[in-house]
Parts: sequence; structure tokens; C-alpha cells
Amino acid sequence: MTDYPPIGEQLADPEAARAEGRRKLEWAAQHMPIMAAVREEFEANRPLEGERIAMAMHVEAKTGILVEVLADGGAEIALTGCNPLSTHDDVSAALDAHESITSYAKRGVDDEAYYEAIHATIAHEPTITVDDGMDLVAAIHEEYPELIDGIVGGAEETTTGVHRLRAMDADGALKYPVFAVNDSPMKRLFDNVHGTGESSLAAIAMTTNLSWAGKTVVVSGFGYCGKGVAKKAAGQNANVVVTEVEPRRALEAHMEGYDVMPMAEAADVGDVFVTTTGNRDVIVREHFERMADGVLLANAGHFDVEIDLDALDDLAVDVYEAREGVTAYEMEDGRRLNVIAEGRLVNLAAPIALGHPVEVMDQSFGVQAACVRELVENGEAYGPGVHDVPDERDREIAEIKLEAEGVEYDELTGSQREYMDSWDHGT
Ligand code: RBV
Repeated sequence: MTDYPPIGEQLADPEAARAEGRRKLEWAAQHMPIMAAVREEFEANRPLEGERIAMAMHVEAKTGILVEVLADGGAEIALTGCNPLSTHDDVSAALDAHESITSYAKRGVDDEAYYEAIHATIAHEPTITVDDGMDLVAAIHEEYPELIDGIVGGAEETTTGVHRLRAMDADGALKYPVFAVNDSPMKRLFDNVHGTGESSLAAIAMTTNLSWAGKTVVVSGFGYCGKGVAKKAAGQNANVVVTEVEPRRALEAHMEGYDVMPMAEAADVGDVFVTTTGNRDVIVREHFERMADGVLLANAGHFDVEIDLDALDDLAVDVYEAREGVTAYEMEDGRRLNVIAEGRLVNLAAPIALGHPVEVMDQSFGVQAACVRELVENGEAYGPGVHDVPDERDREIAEIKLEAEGVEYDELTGSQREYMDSWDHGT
């Protein structure tokens, strides 16, 4: 164990924090029917008994429900944040009070404390890792390779983490199996599209008190997240411009009716810029030089590398807090470029940010819980590397959700099933 203290030892009034955290957890739980079903089953059968799960996630209420459910399934949990600004200290404290959970997550920590908390989490010698962004997998492989033999596997929540894992796998460097939760239909088609779309726009609007109607919103990247941001911005009466580097996605955006153009041109016309690419240097000096006074710059990608803040800082003659969560960079010619939430993922890192809506996280975390269970029950079936979530497990999550929503749907008839399974039908 390291001597980095859990959150309960870091707060002035942990009792009050726990009470508020518990209130947030209860609200989230009320709107998470999938997690309620999983919890019931986990409490009855304790399938995770004896496992130690290390988690680096956005520590707020919905994540808290996943953590509790895994603990109720019998696991010991060590938890930390996956972004220095997304932790809710009250939720972290409420979780830390659970006898099977230790939480090191604290909001606003510097880089050094962030990594100390990761190390403290790993010191619990996990048998399973659950990551959002791959920080645990990276730290274990680089600094604690002796633990790898004892690890059954991991699960990864987000696009950027899966991207990093695939790069690691391609290099032959990934030494245990990890499920790409992000790539499962029940995650990507909902969390990335609707979750990112709704919560990013809500966080920007609430942080600035400005309207979408009539604005030109430049969305960088037309992957699942970009599609969601574009769709919801258009739904709030903005004109949407898309920038892309992949020809089929650029064409898809064009055929959806969005204006597609290079960032160098979009910089001239945009009022609000939202990056969702997962890549670095999407908005850089030459773009800042062309932007109008008053533009808003926000990032919805996992890391804060999409907007080149160093270049912006270099260009600025003055930098000040224009509002809580908004940093104004004033240019020599008087233009003010406003960066929201320090260019960190806006839907979680803005001061009032709450993350994705509860309903979509219920789905994503339903997939996470299913993957943890799959590792415990069938872990030896998976070799080192990145694995798709078993389709049957993903379908089960959809079935629970549809039932909770009271949505009925059709089943294949015997003859339809036979038709779909055979290859000798023609005209
Ligand atoms: N995300 N978590 C939340 N707990 O409120 N909101 C979004 C939350 C996840 C989402 O699944 C996405 O893949 C990841 O954060 C990006 O870091």
C-alpha cells in the first residue's frame, strides 16, 4: 500500500460530504433500471466474491452505482478518477464509506496527486481493471508488470482508451485481455451519440448562459460523438459545420446536410467550436488567428489535446476568467476567444458539469458489469489483447432496458429464422 490517503481522510467535513454524495447516488439509482436488475442478481449470487477490482473512472453518481453494484457482487474495489476535474468529492466520500470500497478520487488534484492516486489504487493488487482512458492498464504494464500474472482481465469504457489499447495490442505490448466496452452497440450507439451530444451542449449552454439558436457550431470529427453533437446542435436551431479527415465520414456529414469544410475555413465562420476527434492539434494557431471576437471553444474528446492552448496562450496579451468555467484569451487586436473548462472534456470538467445523462450511463455500465462478470466466469477463454464484448451479453442489457421501458418488440418466427440461416434461397 502507498500512503496516499483515501478521500475520507482528505476532506474537512467528510460526514456532510457523504450525506450529499448518498443523495446523488440515490437519485441516479432511481433512474438506472439495468443496474437495479444487475444489483439484485449480484446480491443474490455474489459472482465476484474474492475479486479485487481497480477502477479509474469519472467518479460521480452514475459511476458510483456501478462501483456499488460490483461491490454488492462480492468484489473489493479500489477507485480513483480518470480526469482531475470530473470527480465529485461528495460521491467519492460516500463510496469510500462502503466497507468493500476504497476511493482515492478527489476533484482538482494536480498531475502528481492524480498519478499518486492511480498508484494507490493499483497497490490493492487488482485481479480485474476497469478503465476510462486506459490509465490503469498503462501504469500496470509500465510500472507494475509483476501484477499482470494475477490479473484476469480488464474492461475499457471509452473510444480513446480502446484506441490506445489497440495500438498497444498491435505492438504486442498488451499482456492481458481487455474488453472494448466502448465498441459494443449498447454503449456506442447511445452513450457516444446521445450522451455526448446532450451533455456537451448542456454543459456549454449552462456554463455560458448563451443560446444555440442561429449560431454556427463547428463540430470537429464526425465519429459517433461528433454525430451526436452535430445532431443535437442542429436540433436546437444552430447551423452546423463539420470538419473531418476521413473521406467517408466527410461524405456522410455532407449527405446528412451539414456544411463540410477544412478547419482553416470553418475558423472564419464558427461561433462555437466543439472538438470530438480524439486526436491532438485540431484547433491551432492559424485557426485562432482567424476566429471572430467572442467565439466559444470547447472539447468533448477524452484528453485536453485537441485545442492547442499553449499556442493560444502565446498569442494572448491577456488571459482572465470571464465567467466560472470560461477562460478568455484576449488577442492583440482586441478579439476574445473563450475556452470552456480548460479544454478538458466539457461535459464532465466544466464546474457545473454532470456527465452524460443517467439513462445512457445505465446502459454503458450494464455492459461494464456484464464484462466484469464474463471475466470472472470465463476469463481463461480470452487471451491477451482487445476483445469485443460478447454479443449475447450486450443483447441481454438491451432486453432488460426494453422491459423496464415497457417497450415490446417482435420475435423471429421459426420459418423466418430458418430463412435467415440458410443460403439456398433465390428468386
Ligand atoms: N462518461 N461518464 C460519464 N459518469 O457521468 N459521462 C460520460 C459520467 C464516460 C463516457 O462513457 C465516455 O466514453 C467517457 O466518459 C469519456 O471519458
